Amino acid sequence: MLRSLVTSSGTALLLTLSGDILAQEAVPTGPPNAPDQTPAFEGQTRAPAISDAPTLHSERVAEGLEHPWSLVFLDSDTALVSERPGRLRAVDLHEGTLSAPIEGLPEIDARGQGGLLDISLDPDFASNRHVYFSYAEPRGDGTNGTSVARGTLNQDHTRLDDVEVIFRQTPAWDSTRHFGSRLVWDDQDRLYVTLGERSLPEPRQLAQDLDTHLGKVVRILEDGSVPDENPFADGEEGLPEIWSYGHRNIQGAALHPQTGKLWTIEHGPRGGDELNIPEAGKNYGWPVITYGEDYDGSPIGDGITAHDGMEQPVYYWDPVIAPGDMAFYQGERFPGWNGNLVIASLSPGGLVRLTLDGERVDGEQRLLEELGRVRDVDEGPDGALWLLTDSSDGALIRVTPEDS
Ligand SMILES: [Ca+2]
Repeated sequence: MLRSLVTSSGTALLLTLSGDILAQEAVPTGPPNAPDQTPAFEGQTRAPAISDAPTLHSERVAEGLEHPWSLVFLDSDTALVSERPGRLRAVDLHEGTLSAPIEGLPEIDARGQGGLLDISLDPDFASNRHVYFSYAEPRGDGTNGTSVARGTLNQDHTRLDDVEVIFRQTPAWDSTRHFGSRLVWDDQDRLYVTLGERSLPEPRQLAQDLDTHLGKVVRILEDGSVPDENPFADGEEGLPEIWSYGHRNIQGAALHPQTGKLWTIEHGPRGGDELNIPEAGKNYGWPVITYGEDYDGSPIGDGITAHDGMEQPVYYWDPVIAPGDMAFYQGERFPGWNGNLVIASLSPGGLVRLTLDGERVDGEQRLLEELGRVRDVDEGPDGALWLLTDSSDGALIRVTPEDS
């Protein structure tokens, strides 16, 4: 005989009459969009709810940011923040003041989901002052594409000099959607760039086409050249920059702090957001296989979720969380969080926290949903979590445990 118990955190537990916990239920998220689909393995979705319930304190450090997209810490005093309309600013982390827009950015196509997107510091930033950024680059005739450029930040961070484009996604397309694009360095100074498939029915199919950069993760060196070890480096089977393919729109990525593997989080269709660990040369399925359905309620392709030669996500969400970015928490400030994956959610908003058992998800929690759309999350030098909210009056928010 069973009875259920709802704890103060809203977590539902199934208990026997003697009080033994039999099973822990998933985070309550509402019914799935595609109820007839089944996961490929146990625990691939709706992991048990994490039962501890931290009380978090959030402080609005800076405001007045227009659709901020990315945050990087120069040191414990200053961060750079990108704003999607095409501005890069330095933020004083103590005073919350914003600098004037940093000069030297190229022309940016800031329509729809496009604009100035991710920022990343060179692994040798301390000596070379190189800053990398991804953006929607106008390519003529109303087309655009995701590009990555590099510039040198001057000492008072007012200007980027010697800006040059090191990578251009091809082909360009007349679309204002699905640009990707996170920038992540691996532990040998190779740069992963995540690239969207431009959303429209025709380019969507090109996520499976190895002669394009649409719906791909690519891996390049600091000058845009191709590492010899890339899976298609010789160019015979596909473009040499390609690392993995069959992706929809990856806006979140991080390097696992112990294994050094790239992890990505991908906007899927309605009911199909995915967490993946993309491996060299592998096919992640879009748009041939996916969980969920199209936003008009129709199936994607044949409506199948598995196929030979195509990889399953480590975890998926139905309904979706609309992931902005993610970070592996490595600090001690949040007790019990070291090694957890913390995800920015655009919808329903706030943070999604995952606990991991190796490369499987074994717990999920939703936090700070009241903050609304969160685009970016990073661990700061202080061990706090720093978030950017996505709105016309976006904020930089510092999150700490209430009692720390
Ligand atoms: Ca997939």
